[in-house]
Amino acid sequence: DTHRNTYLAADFGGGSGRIIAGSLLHGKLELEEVHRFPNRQVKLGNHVYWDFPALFEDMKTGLKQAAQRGYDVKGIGIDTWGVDFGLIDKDGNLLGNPVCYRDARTDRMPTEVFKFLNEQQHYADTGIQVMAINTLFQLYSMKKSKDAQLDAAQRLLFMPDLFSYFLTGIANNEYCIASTSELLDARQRTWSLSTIRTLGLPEHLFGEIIYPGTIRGTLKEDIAQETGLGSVDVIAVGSHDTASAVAAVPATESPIAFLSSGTWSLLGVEVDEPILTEEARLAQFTNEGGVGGRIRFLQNITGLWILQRLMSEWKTRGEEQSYDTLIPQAAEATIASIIPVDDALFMNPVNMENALMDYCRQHDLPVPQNKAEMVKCVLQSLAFKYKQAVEKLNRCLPSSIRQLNIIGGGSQNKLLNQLTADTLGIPVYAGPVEATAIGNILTQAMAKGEISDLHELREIVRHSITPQVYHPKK
Ligand code: LFR
Repeated sequence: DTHRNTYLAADFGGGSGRIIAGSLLHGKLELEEVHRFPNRQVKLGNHVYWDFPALFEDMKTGLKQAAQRGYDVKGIGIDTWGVDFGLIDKDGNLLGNPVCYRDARTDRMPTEVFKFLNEQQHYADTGIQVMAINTLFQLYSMKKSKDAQLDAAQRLLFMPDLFSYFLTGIANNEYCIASTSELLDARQRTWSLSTIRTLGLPEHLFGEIIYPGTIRGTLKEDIAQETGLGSVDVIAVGSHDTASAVAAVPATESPIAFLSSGTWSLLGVEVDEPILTEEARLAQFTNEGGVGGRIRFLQNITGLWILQRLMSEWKTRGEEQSYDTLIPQAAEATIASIIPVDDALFMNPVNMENALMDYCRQHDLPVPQNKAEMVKCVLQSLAFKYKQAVEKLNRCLPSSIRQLNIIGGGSQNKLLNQLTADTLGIPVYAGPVEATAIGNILTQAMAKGEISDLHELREIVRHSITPQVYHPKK
């Protein structure tokens, strides 16, 4: 058996977490899912939280299983969804469970914050699309409500930083995830102290920024023993899931245009320097940090969330549907209605099906009569939103994008891929499904010198998977 370095990706999404093992063999990446576990939003009292202690335990279970399978583990990389964080006190303890970005505490916070910050100048500094979920607004809501945790906090750690901290004992902030906070200077790629000071946020919370491809720390003695992994490095990857996914786009065109499709749809291009123009701000585009010093110039769009919620409501009602039967039915269905997927109505309604029906009724749109029509309505509304986003994107670029690479779990949705190609009028390349894990693992291989740069990384992705092409039908 050839000796192979194995890297473990701990990938946390809104609905589930996974430990995936990956290794390179003759320039090809091989992946194995070691462990998968649910991630739940927990409503407790007045807030919605993530269950961090449970997630940490589940991660360790996966690490243990990887050790038991006998891999020669050379690194662990952690990626998660954006913007959320935990606060650490002077003794290194976690101050409360991280609050979920769908919590209502940030409602109206953008209005409050822009009493103190000039919106144009703020965009020119941070380059981030204003969304109430962003860390900046979460922190400001804590400040406004005189949250005791904020006073006691010594350090702010974004979710990947937090997992890494409890694995290694070392507290640092990875650049890509930190960029989702709306508190970084987009050009300098470090904290925007002027923003932090203007808002009166405690400066000591914001720590050393480290970049993908560097070592975060080494497993603590007790964790090394408990998992059986020994002293393994925890490696900084594009620790925002979207950053890892974009690193794994198997394309060569310039700029690379991507749609990272999952609970959210992140649509944009990869560029070398942030685009901080007034046009970009008004188009609601964001400049997030990428692997290899790149910038992800993208728009954050509500993605398959609406459909995921519908599916889970049907399951709860005992009317479980499988994507395999429902998507072909939806392909046959005709319904004219287009809903604004980004409307606050669909952010976290008590009941998604009612939210959808009510919206159609109240806006004199045909009301979907069955599940297939609901699904069709949601997917064509997404494709419509993508079209608007691409039009705005093209206006910010020297020339229009000519193809779109859809990556992530949502790239398995054949109907959405085809509707997207049809609506945009350009070819769509779908895959890899596992873009986030691939980007995570290959960035670790880069840190360990097995891969030289992002260019070679993408070459390996192209050797490892073949995207499916969808040509526009009309
Ligand atoms: C996708 C994602 C998006 C981010 C959203 C909320 O999983 O990371 O990029 O905007 O979750 O954090």
